Amino acid sequence: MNRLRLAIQSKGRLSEESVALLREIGIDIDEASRKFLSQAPNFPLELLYMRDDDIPQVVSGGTAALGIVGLNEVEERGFDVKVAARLGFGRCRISLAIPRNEEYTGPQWFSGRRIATSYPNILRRWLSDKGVDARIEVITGSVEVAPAADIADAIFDIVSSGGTLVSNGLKEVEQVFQSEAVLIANGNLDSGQQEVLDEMLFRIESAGISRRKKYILMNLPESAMEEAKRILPAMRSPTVMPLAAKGWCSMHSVVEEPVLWEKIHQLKAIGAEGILVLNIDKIVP
Ligand code: PRT
Ligand code: ZN
Repeated sequence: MNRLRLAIQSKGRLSEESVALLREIGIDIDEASRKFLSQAPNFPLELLYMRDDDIPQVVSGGTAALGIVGLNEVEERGFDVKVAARLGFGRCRISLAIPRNEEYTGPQWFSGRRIATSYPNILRRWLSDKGVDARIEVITGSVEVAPAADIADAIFDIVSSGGTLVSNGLKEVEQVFQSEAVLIANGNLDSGQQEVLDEMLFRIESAGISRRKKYILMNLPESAMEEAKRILPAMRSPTVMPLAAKGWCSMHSVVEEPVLWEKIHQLKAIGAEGILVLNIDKIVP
């Protein structure tokens, strides 16, 4: 297989989780030798560490075949790249926020006002979509202090917990763009490169599926088995094994994390005992 170059953020909010994801899908990364370029010893991948701002451009130009970056950067920079997978970490949104004591009257509030941001392109599209004529002040870094410093009347910036807005006396009034880390790819991979990407995507999908699921096992009166199968539909069907105690069996299945507690209560209600819930390392459908 061809060796592919993957650009990831060298220092910042996405770097730890980018490396953790690669490890989770079985690609070894030697952190000690984290430098500009490093080779994965057990997978045809070469890591290129850089600032996140530059990743869409190097992937679009082909210097790196792949990259891991926030969808916000992809959208803002506008370089031609393919989003190959959403990765589920680095979740945030880009929102409009105004001083807390202002009354928000809808998008027209921004008419004739100044908005500070590092994301002028995404903001310009939203304003034109809403038919609002506002002035965009492009600043990089510490956008949240712009209203207090009278550089702007409002800001358009990344929000995750909302804590930064609150501590700067601002309130979020429009959530414009939802973002998370994504795996991006150059649009012209050759078939050997595509094969490596496909193998990564296959592994990412298996890891993602397993993260959302738990392995559950319990003892069950045989009389409750049919009902239990209705509560826990497994990938094919649950595994059922007889127990030494007469009239009892052991049932194993896989359950989606968001409904785990609801299922546990239903199972207890039909007589399940000794319920164990385990993490799953990988699921290959
Ligand atoms: O040095 P380099 O250029 O590589 O890094 P950077 O400083 O440009 O980016 P970095 O590491 O801060 O963020 C990288 C990516 O993480 C972003 O492009 C987003 O996709 C994603 N991300 C997720 C975030 C946040 N959450 C986030 N909360 N990026 C920035 N923030 C900042 C935000 O700018 C604001 O200042 O955190 C503050 C708001 O956080 P809350 O929790 O107070 O709302
Ligand atoms: Zn950056």
